[in-house]
Amino acid sequence: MDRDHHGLFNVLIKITIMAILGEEFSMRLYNPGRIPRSVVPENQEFPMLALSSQLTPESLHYIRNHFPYPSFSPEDWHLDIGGLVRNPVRLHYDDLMRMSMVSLPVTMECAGNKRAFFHPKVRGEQWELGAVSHAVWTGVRLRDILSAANLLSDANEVIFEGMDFGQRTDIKGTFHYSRSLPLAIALHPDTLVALFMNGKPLPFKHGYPARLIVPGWYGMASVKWLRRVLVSDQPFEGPFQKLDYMIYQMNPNLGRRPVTSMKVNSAIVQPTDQSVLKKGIRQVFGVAWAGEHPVTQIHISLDKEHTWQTAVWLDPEQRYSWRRWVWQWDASKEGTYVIKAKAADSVGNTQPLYAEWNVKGYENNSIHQIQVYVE
Ligand SMILES: Nc1nc2c(c(=O)[nH]1)N[C@H]1C(S)=C(S)[C@@H](COP(=O)(O)O)O[C@H]1N2
Ligand SMILES: [Mo]
Repeated sequence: MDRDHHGLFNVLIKITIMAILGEEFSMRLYNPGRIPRSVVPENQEFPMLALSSQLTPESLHYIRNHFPYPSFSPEDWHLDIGGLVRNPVRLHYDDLMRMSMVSLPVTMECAGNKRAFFHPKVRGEQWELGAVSHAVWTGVRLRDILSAANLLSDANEVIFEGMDFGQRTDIKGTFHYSRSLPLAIALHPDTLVALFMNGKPLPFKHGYPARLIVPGWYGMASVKWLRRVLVSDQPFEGPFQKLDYMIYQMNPNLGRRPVTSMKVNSAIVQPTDQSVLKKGIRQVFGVAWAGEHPVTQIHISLDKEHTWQTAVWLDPEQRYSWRRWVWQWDASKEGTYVIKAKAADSVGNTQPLYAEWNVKGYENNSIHQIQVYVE
């Protein structure tokens, strides 16, 4: 699309969204805030109902923490790269700022998003629809930092340590929030040490001075408040690697697997569940996203998945980016309707009617459904 068309397209999108959301949702009159799930550590959802722009404003991006915020003096901060490297490196903020940077729009989703919708209920933060948001992250490619440190040939995992720490309920000890990545993901050109969010220095709550961004992976991989990078030849055994972010079946003999890339998923934003609508042409509005592949299809069913209608995208196809969609519904007959939305990515992964239940309640990408009444 050329520039002019793009501008026109944006205006059309704006008009469509304003029409869908109604005047009370225009930013002038509606002043949304995050939805709190816990205070210490702070956990808050993006208010999905306030979705208007594709980009999530910093003030609404979901927040997920395992521990109280770390305290440190930013002037003393530095990032150490050690372990199986020929040349251990210490980088100060200014060193990172001088390196070449890239910007990537990334939809980040917590692995526990939609946990509240599992049956039977699962312990943990009761995230509904909003532990997912979309921001532009700018930073240094992790592989540039690793190549400056010169990896030894037996390197096969990279461990990232955050500055926040605390205790757990299941095992004794004090732990930092630490996670590892397989070497191939660490060296992927899209894996960033981010210094900026939506064009401004990282907000403290999102990991200032520097955080990892692993596009396409659930949020647990994107370690905030980075202070150490350790290259290793051993599988990392930290509790946020080996105990959490594992899919455990009800039957422990069935084994376990780690949580990695995001599954294709979607949400119906408007109308909301149990709405009463007036007969006529109605807009169903929502958003869909995926992990390592772009989300390419969004379908709506009103008849228990017998037939599917295609919704219209409001945002272009782009890897790592969620896309708003709208479906025009001729709601001319009174009645009770169940509306379901199902997305698919470019390689044909799609959403199940019921995602696989698991002990820790991760990866719930069940088809989202709402019930509405037309009168
Ligand atoms: N240091 C640190 N990094 C962390 C976490 C944390 O608790 N501590 N939580 C992780 C999880 S589970 C998610 S979903 C994302 C959330 O990032 P956000 O708070 O910027 O939205 O951060 C990840 N990085
Ligand atoms: Mo998360």
